[in-house]
Amino acid sequence: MDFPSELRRQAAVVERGLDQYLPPADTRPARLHEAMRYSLQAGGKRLRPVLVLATADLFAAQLGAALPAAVAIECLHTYSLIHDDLPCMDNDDLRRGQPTAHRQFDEATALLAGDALLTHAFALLAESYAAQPVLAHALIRELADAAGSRRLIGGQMADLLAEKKDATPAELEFIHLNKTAAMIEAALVLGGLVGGADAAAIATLRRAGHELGLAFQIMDDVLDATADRATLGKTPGKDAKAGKTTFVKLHGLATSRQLAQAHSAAARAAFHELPGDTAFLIALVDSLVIRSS
Ligand code: GRG
Repeated sequence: MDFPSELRRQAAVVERGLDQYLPPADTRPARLHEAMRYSLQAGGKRLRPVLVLATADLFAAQLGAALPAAVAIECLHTYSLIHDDLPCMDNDDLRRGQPTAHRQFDEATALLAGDALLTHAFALLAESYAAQPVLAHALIRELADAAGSRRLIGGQMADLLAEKKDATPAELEFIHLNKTAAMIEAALVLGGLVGGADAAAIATLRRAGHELGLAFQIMDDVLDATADRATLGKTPGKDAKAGKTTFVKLHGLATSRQLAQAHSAAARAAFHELPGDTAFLIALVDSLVIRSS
């Protein structure tokens, strides 16, 4: 398998899906729909939707069946980035190498574009899987749990609260498991659900997502401390400047890299337990570790 070209192929499928499943930019009110498309189509690695597609492939899902779920999770992820960048949160000017939504438009438009992307994610799942109500219910439940107050939003809240004090390793793990790993876990589970994975395989996908999520976040902290603005497409070193606790602050660069390796090895081991050809998913895990070394 040629990993870079397979990744490009899957990402291109996602780009077409985003265009296909989002309301056209001239939908009234055009400013809102332009802002939704602006943030969504600004780039991004498309990690979560590619994980949905690749996981569904493992279980031989019907061609195209996983695309609405892949688009839904990217809409949800993009909403979280737009809101995270707002002045009341991280107050950032740059995202995905472009001005953030509130800089390009204005704060109220950015807030509403985020709200609309969040809502659209669930509308898309409800509509696209309406002919399979049990599947539609499972997908909506999964994404709602991952994005809700106990996980993504809870992780973000804990992150904001931790700005005012030094987080303990346990608090940092709570933040990262929920702010980062929840959506990566959900991506794998959505793919498994579309592919008809059984309960044991779904549990394995959750474990893989947990490990991959932690590995991904540790590498994000390493990159934040070591990479430049052009490479990151966002402002580097912000967490350290804000006095936030990061893996790098708690453990140093070398140990953080080792921790990332250990979690990615655990993710790889979980993928090995799954049926089908897991070579692409395993290469994806490896590529995420390499991006920080
Ligand atoms: C506002 C509810 C709410 C949540 C915000 C996404 C998020 C939570 C905060 C952004 C800051 C951050 C470091 C989050 C951890 C997850 C993460 C590394 C997000 C960035 O994901 P990438 O690197 O981004 O996959 P692209 O742009 O490639 O999609």
